[in-house]
Amino acid sequence: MASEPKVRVSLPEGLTADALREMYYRMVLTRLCDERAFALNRQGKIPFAASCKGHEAAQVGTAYAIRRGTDWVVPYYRDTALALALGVTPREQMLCLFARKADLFSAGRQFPNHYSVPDRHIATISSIIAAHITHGVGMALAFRMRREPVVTVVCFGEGATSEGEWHEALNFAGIHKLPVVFVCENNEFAISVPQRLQMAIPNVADRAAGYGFSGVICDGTDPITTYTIVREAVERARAGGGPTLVEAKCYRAMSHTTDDNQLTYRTPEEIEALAARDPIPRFERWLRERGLLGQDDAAELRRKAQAEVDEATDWAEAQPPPAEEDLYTHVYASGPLS
Ligand SMILES: Cc1ncc(C[n+]2csc(CCOP(=O)(O)OP(=O)(O)O)c2C)c(N)n1
Repeated sequence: MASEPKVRVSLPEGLTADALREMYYRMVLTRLCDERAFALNRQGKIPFAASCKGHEAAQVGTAYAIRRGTDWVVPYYRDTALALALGVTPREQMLCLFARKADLFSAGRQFPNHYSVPDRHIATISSIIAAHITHGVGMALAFRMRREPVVTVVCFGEGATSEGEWHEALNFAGIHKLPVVFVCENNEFAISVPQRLQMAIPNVADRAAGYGFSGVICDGTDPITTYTIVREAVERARAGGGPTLVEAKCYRAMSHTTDDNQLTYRTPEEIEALAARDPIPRFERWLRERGLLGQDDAAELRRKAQAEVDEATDWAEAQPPPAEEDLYTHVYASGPLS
């Protein structure tokens, strides 16, 4: 840090000044990883990427709301900031983007961002939308049966809430008052389908009432609001109060993935206007106003994050691809025909 800022305010419960700066750093690091991923795809170096630009605050707020090393998260493919905030490194992220042999999540088998990091309590997911919601609820049931004070946080987009599996999972969790928190990152689109063509209600949170627990709406472009609301829900679940559905309202700045072109269903003006909701400058202002970030700190943190992403990219690109004999690694437990 170039200058030691003077803290002038009381901090949100459970967060130190260092943790708040670390949250900011993770948001910037994710943004730079995302930008690099899209550039690598356009250079023909990686096959596919999904960006979480516009979701960083919702995801980092959620990551800091859980008890690390105790609680589990079941993320979805857009949760890069969540994963990086929970300890996935830029090197690990780049290994999966380049589909290298050393890719921690699937040895280069899966789509990128299909995390699997048991030592950081991040469960793997399938590409089938909403399939992981039932898995997360099953995990919560297991923790309950083992009498372990563990909460499971399951994340998804608003489009996932149209799937039957989503409703089955929430219904079961409500009946059994399971220790699970559902975080809907509502970015207003499911690929090209806007929310108004996906459901006849304005708020996903309203669906929770049908399952007998609360739904809470929060500003998902504000990491502190998201943190506060998810933390409250997590601790209520741990204390036996059952599930909560948190709807973090955010936005998707980029196309659905590198395979999509949002200009076929959004105007350039609509896309440009999203910049006003960018969570990063907003959180930077919040930290500055409270004396938590000094004059030159933001630029210095950005330089540090850029160096980390550059190093991770070069390193991962130089790693070997999966070998032929690895064809079935992580596919079958003991060979396809045994
Ligand atoms: C069961 C199923 N149907 C369709 C798809 C194709 N698909 C992939 S992502 C996606 C949109 C999901 O939107 P949402 O849940 O809102 O998440 P977002 O991508 O907007 O973050 C769809 C329809 C799929 N993977 N699985």
